[in-house]
Amino acid sequence: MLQFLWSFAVFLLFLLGLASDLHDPCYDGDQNPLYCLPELSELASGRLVEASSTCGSSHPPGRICAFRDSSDPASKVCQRCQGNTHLPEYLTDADGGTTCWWSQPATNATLTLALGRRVEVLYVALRFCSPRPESLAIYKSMDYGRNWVPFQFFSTQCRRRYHLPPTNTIMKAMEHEAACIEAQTAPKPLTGGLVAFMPLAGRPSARMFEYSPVLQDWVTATDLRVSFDRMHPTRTLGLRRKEASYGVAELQVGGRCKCNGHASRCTAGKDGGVPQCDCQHNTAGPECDTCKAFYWDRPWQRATPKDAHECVACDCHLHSHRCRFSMELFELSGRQSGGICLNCRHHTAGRHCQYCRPGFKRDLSRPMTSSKACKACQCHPIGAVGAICNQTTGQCQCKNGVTSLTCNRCMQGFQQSRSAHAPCMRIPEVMTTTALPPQEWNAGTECQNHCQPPRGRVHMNLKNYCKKDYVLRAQLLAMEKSGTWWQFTASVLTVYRQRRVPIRRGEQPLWVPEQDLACRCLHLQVGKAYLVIGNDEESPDPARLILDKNSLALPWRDAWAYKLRSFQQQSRRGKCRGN
Ligand SMILES: [Ca+2]
Repeated sequence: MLQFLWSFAVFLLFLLGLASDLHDPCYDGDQNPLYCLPELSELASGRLVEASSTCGSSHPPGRICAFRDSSDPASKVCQRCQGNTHLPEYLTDADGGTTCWWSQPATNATLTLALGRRVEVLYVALRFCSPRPESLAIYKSMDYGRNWVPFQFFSTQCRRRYHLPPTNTIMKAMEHEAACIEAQTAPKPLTGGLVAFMPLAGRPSARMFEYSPVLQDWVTATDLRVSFDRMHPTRTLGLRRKEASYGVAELQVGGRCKCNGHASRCTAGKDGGVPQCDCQHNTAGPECDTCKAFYWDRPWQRATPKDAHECVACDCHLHSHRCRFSMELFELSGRQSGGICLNCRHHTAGRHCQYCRPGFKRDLSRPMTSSKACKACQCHPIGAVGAICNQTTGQCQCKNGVTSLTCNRCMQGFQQSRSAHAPCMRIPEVMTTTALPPQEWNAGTECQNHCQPPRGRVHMNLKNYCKKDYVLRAQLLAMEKSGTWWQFTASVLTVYRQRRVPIRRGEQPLWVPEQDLACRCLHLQVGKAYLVIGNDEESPDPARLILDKNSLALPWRDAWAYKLRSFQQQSRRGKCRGN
């Protein structure tokens, strides 16, 4: 029987090995996921078994007796246990039946085998060198030896030894419980007898094992223990009590790594130790019992022959590498999709990073998966209400009288005003009769009273310094027309007086009304550095740097630096408060 089991396992190994050479059985030829199992293997081989007692390990050494003929008690051969000749290593060695572990005579014994990980046990088999025990129990642990539960009892007296009736049929309600059987307990054969246990044999749901969580749990173990609880009466065996002990030639455990139908291989880990599932179907974990990161569009499930239940990647349009699962969304979607993308990049937003963030519009010339799918709205700071535009059209929300996609022009019949709240005012009826194009500044007539009266020389003393909201040195790097405004790129070099909304140093846009420049209220040249002095209350948008006819921009002179530093220090000491 043992030979048969082992041959069968080898045959299976051969078949599976052949199959895995062609392709991974976890996928079909078209790469569709399939239910798959690691190869069935003999899990005890080469592993150390812990024996509670071993003949020869104590003094004086005991005496063991074995039978040469499996049916003839007269063939008894006895010997004193010599040193290390009956060690538990012989239970799982390569020599099979020729080497035996023997317990100390006249005592019961246990054998404990740690399997190193959670496995599904398909059989446990023992081949005896001594007569088989009258009562034997197999226990399993699912938590690495902390708790033990009965797996199977063998006894000629089930009720008396284990308080269980002998089991003939296992009912469905009992299939997760140990049974007691009278088979495999006869003392004969006197040597070479077999005790084998198949946890699924005779259990009603075994045919539907893949769909039975109860049986999947039932066959799961991390450790096994065999307890030799009672010998047959020594008289019937022709032995003296002090000569009777348990002898076992082989302990075999057939099974496979528990990988939940998501791996066809279970191989030694990196350190060569505990075997690890080679998880497929985008699963991960020691038992392929969770989904890989980013494969959380639906919940993890054990594979079945009907459905591999592979983990599915979240759909984030290539804008995120992270997602989480939401059962609520999964249910709402009709159990289709429950992934929520996290940290959408490239200015995208949404569950699937499928639309643009506020302030950005969709560039329809590019696919949603492009890193440039979303472009900034570029709404005009004065002409638009806020910085948010329509996702698809890119239309900014314009103030009254303002038009264009970015709100940088006055509508027909409107002209630019000095107000930031109403940057375009309706042209009075009488004016519309003139032939003047509404958006062209006529320096001759428009500028007459436009600039403030020239101030003559600027006397920069502490009193004047304190009156200003901000004083800074900036270099102009570039200029660009933006509707009725000029947008300069300015590099702020030093801030001598800081305003309420702080101005940072470095490159930033600086806005100047077109008319203020056209009327020469300000003389500005790209490439030059200026001393810029301004007041907040005159600025239409205090968050921006705006220069207009009320501001001062003087070509920079190095001689001012020392004086301005000195004002700055005095202001810090509170000298401005008195002014
Ligand atoms: Ca052996």
